[in-house]
Formats: sequence, structure tokens, C-alpha cells
Amino acid sequence: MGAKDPDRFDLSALLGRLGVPGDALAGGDLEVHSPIDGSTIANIHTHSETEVGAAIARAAQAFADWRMVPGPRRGELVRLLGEELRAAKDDLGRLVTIECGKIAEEGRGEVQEMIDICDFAVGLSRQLYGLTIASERPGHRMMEQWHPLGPVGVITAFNFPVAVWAWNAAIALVCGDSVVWKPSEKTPLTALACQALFQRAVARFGAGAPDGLAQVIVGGREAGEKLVDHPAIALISATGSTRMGAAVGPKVLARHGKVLLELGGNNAMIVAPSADLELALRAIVFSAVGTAGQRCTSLRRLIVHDDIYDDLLPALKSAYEGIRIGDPLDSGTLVGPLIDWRAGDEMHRVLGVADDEGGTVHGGGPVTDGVPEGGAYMRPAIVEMPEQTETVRTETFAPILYVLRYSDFDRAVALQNGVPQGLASCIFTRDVKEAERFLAAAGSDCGIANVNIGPSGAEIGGAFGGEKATGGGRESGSDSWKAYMRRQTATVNYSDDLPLAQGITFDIKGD
Ligand code: UN1
Repeated sequence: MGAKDPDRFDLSALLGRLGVPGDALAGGDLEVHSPIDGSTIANIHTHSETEVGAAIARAAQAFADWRMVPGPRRGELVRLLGEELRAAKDDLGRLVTIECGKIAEEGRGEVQEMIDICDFAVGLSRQLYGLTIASERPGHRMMEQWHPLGPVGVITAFNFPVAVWAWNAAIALVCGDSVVWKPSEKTPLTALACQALFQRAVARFGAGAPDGLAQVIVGGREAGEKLVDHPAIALISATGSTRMGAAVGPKVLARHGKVLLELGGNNAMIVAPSADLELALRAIVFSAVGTAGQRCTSLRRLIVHDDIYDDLLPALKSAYEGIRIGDPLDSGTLVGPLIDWRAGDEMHRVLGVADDEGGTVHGGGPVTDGVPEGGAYMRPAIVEMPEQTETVRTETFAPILYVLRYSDFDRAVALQNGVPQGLASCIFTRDVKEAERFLAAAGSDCGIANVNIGPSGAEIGGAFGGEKATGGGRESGSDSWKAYMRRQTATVNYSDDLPLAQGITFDIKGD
């Protein structure tokens, strides 16, 4: 596979425009592959344990300076980063496609998500509001204020190789924190490109952005562990599998660090009898096969009412047959490759298990015609299941959509909630009562619940994350910034007395 023309993606020119020096691509110990054809596109240097330790020390030093820079001034650096991203949108989007295999439109969309979070963070840099709280004591003022937290360790997955860093970094930087980023071993080039764009923003910012404010460490599990275990890292924000989260969470908590976990999803859509089936169909296809089913928000379970099952299923199957699978760089392709053949083989294995459990599998095999040789191109699968089996309850990072039937609304909600994960959920209905019940306390138990919108493709303005095995963390919009700061309750006594709370008398003179 490595014998293919190494420059057919014009990678060195592309990386050059993004500011990554050509010598970063060769001579290193980490082979980077393009999922498009499985070929080796770079051999980059991984950081040793000592180098990771040095990066953390630099981040701690940078934090000590950066926390003293006023919030709006910190926002200016993020504004400049947003400008760099705007200028580099097409190039960085293309690199995302080459390195993680998502289609060109989605590669650019991911960069747009980065630009959006920068804009959000710039506004936020003037709105890191605290509270004034009524004190029970006369002549006292009580308040809550927010201070920078410390160096933040960001661990990201291959499927959103750049946007998830931006959600964390843009917010952490305006909050006064430094950032050390460990990207997926499968997507280090996009991380180097982000780092180069960040350095351009720093150069334009002028004095005041300390060395080591945002850094990338390239490496495997050990590099991540060093970050997770290091007492100087105040917050670990980790995106990945539920298994990874179960390992990382307790380790960070054991050293009394903070965690923000963004783990697996097993997202469902309920299609009610009153649904606009045309809209539902479009939403199903985008969220189930988009990004080749490799979003944590991908639609994995479809819960369809008996009355419309025989209308929806044939339409869905025929929509799947028309989906263009191919080179993600070609416009018109809707489904690109899976990240690698390991993922392709796993999809194949899981479909076999679903079949054994009584499922009827439509599609799902490898695609060999009209796709670049060497990539893991798989036909998205629809699997009609008799019940919500263990396989359905497990997240497989591939385009597999399980279909279940229901006749009673409460049963549909029970199915939707009846999995370990709790990320994204949705209902298609025109019945206001059903929509409201879905959003009520006894409705969806997920961090994201939508009506007449699919589960994926969230806007950055909302808090992103989920409950249960999804990890409970929230990042991106709303008040997620609070995870990146430390809260301080401060009470000031401006009276001539020392009244105690709860009316306690404690007279040291004894009279
Ligand atoms: C992820 O898959 O890790 O809502 C994040 C979405 C995207 C983010 C997905 N904005 O699908």
C-alpha cells in the first residue's frame, strides 16, 4: 500500500500552505495512513515521555502568565485564530478528508464548526459572569466569581480530528487556561496544521501570549496516560469510547483532577404515526450514513410505529440503494471509507451477530466497484431487529442502523432509553403532546433531545454531551465554559461587627 504515489494528494503543498514544515512529515516513527486508499502519507515523530513532561511543564508556566491577561484580551487571540481558520477553511477541510476520510463537504463543515466556536468564545471572553448572592448577615456582600482553572489536557478521537480540539481550546483559552492536546494517533497531521494556524494567530497577537500556551503532543496510549496522570493538568477533557472513559475518569479523580468525558452514543429516532415521512427520511439518511456512521451522534436505532412501518422501510431501503459511496474527495460522494479495515471487519462481524440474533440485514458488505483500492468502503446497513438485543445496545462505530417497531408511545420511549448510553435522541412527530412528552422529565434521558431533527449535526451554541455511559460532560456552548474555570465564593464584611452565619454566638470574652 505504501508503494502508491506519495504525493497524489499533493500533501506537502497542502501542509505547506497550512504552515506545517515539510520535514515534519518524514523520518518519524508513527506511520500515518489515509483511509481513502490505506496508503502511508507521512511518518511523523512521536513525543517521548520526557518531551511530554516538558510540554506539561511549559503549559503550567504559560498558565501562570495567561491567567493574568484580561479576558477580552484573551478573546482577541481566539478572534485571530478564527480569522486564520476562515482563511484556511478549504485547505484544512481537505486535510481532514485526506486524514480521516470524511467527505469534502463534511471536512469543510468541521472547520466551520471551529470558526463558529471561536466566534462564540470571543463573545464569551466578555461574559465570564459571576453572581451576587444575598448574604444573611448585615454589612456583608457575598459573590461568586470565576477564575482560570489551569492547564487543560485535551484528548480527541479520529472522527472529529479538529473541531473537538477547537471546542475545548477556544473556550479554555478565553477562560485563561493553557492547553495540551493529544490527538488520535490516526489523525496527527490535522493537529499539526491546527497548531501551525494557532502559531500564526499568536504571531499576529503580539506580546502577551506565552510560549507553550497551546501545544500538541503526538503519541499513543502512554502519551495520553502521562497527561491523565500528571498533577499539573487541572482538567482532562477526553473524547472517545466508553471503555476509554471508564479508564481515564477514575485515574483523574483519584488525583483530584477534573474530568469532562464525551464518550459513546447509541442514538435513536422515534418515528411516530403523524411524522412528516419525507423529512424523517432525509434526517435518517444524513444521520445514519453521514460520516460513514462514525459520529458519536450517528443515528444507530430507528424506532418506527407499526402504522407507518410499511411505508417508511421500503422508502428507506431504496434511499440507501441510491447512496453514492466512493472517494470522499469527489463531489457527489455521500459515504466515504471507514477509518481502516479493522473498523470494516468489525462492522462485518457485528452484522453476523445481529443476523444470529434474528435480525434481517439489508446491505452492509464491502464495496469494491468505483472506489479507490485499499480503503475500507462498506455499504451502509439497515437491520430489522425483532427486539433490542445486546448487539443493538452496543455502539459499533460504523453505518449500521437497527430498526425496531413499536405500537405504544411509552414503549417507544422505554426502548429509546433502554441502552447504556445517553447522548442524542429525537422524535419525528406532528403531535405536540408526543413531542412535549418526549422532552419532559419522563421522556428522553439523553443530553440532546430533538423534535423533527435528526440526532447528529448539533450547533455549537448548545451544551454538547450526554448522560449515563456517555460520561456526563458538556462542552462547546451554553455555560459549558464553567468546566474550564474554578468557582470561588467570596464574602466581604464591610461592617464593624463579626456576625456569624446561622446566628451562632461565639463570645470569646465569655460575657
Ligand atoms: C463527535 O462525533 O464526536 O453533533 C462529535 C454532531 C457534531 C459533533 C459530533 N457537531 O454530530
